[in-house]
Amino acid sequence: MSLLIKGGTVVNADSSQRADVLISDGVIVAIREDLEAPTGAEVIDAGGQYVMPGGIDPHTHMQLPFMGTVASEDFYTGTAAALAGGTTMIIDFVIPDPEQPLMDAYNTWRGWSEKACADYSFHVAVTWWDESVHKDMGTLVREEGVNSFKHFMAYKGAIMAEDEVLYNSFTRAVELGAIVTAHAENGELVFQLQKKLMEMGMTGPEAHPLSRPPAAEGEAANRAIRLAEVIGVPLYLVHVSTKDALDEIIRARLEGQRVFGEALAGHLLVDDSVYRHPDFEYAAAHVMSPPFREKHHQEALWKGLQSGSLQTTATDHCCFCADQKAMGKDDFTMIPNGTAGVEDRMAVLWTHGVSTGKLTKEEFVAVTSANTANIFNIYPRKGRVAVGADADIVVWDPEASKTISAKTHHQNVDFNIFEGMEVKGLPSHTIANGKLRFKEGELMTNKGDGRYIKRPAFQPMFSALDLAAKANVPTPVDRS
Ligand code: URQ
Ligand code: ZN
Ligand code: ZN
Repeated sequence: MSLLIKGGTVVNADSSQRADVLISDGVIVAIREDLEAPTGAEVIDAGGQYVMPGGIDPHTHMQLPFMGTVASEDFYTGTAAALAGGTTMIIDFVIPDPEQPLMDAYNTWRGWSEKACADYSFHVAVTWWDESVHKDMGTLVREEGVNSFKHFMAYKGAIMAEDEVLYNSFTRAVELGAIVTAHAENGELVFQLQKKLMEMGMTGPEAHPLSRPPAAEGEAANRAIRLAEVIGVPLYLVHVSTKDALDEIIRARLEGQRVFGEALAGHLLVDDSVYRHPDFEYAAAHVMSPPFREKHHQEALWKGLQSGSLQTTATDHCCFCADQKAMGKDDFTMIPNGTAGVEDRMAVLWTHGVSTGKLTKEEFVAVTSANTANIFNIYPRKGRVAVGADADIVVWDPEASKTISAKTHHQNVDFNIFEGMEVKGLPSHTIANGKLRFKEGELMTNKGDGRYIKRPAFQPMFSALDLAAKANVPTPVDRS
């Protein structure tokens, strides 16, 4: 089965060129001008369009059991919506309950994800510790191709990892050649502020951001960074939402520490005024953690992407419908945390990033695909239009436009945080594993077409860490 993409401009994170792209059996086999279509090949006219690596969303939670309910998007509908937006791979999360064996949780999530229609992988959360966790982390890295472990520093009483768990897990991860990721909010501080606000009678969604001030994120980001520094493990901070956390990342990176940061499309474009909306349903639909912030934090995050201090963009796609959000009608701490975005990330980033001159089209590829592939060690199989790479490609029409709405999106949720936003720049075709899956507004997906993608340990940066560790070993001073 061959597919030829003709007349487009290939855009990678480091360069662009006018070239045709020939695909055969799921792999890119030729990239050059004036390629001829083999007999029987399907031909896509990409004239005036960009041919880019399919987006990789490093942060989704399809059908996540959370806060007494289950996210409304499952692995099939969620990966279909991703394809409709030009994203061809997701990295989701296995989140064991405390005391639940990691391998049990991993096998449960692998079962759920079999229906995916685009490629997927998993970060595995370490939510507790004993010798079995130490052992299961080894199995996950060596046999299952997991090379990243997640830590929730928030959600006290549920999945929050205290410092002892962080220390043990970070130490085990670096031994295995895996990187650690963290949801950085001080869970104790959030818990106490939630209690105080409820006691003061502030029970509505307007209290949500008040219970999670920027300082709660800045402190936890610094704590995770400092632990990672001493233990010597590369650290990836998910959904960086504040200048407070970004400043900690910049300080560490200037010292040469391997720290990476992720920005959510939502945090780049939605501000905290949404929580003061008089309608409960509207305000509650925006409850996610960390919360949407004041505008100056958004400006800092954009500068973080432009300067390379933040490397990736994601969505934290974790959907709850109005009836689920209503669980917190009288107590904002009971509103299931999460919002959607997997379908809209690339269009909103193009419209507000590339079209405004904040990002070049090459930087767009870097922050929507290539950098994630690099950090999680699947580059250039993923994240690059290159001969030999997986044929995960989005044909991007910079002139196409639409108005985002829950009425028309493919996401299985009744709200869209970008409702009413005009976007210009959309996928005309999305190709996943060499097959055309989205064409001019139509999805052509099948349950099970997605593949589980193993991610090798010991990403190249680990060799630098070894050398650095050797160089820093304190040598006994000869005082004879
Ligand atoms: O914290 C997360 O990343 C998960 C539980 C999704 N919910 C959210 O509010 N971000
Ligand atoms: Zn989180
Ligand atoms: Zn998340």
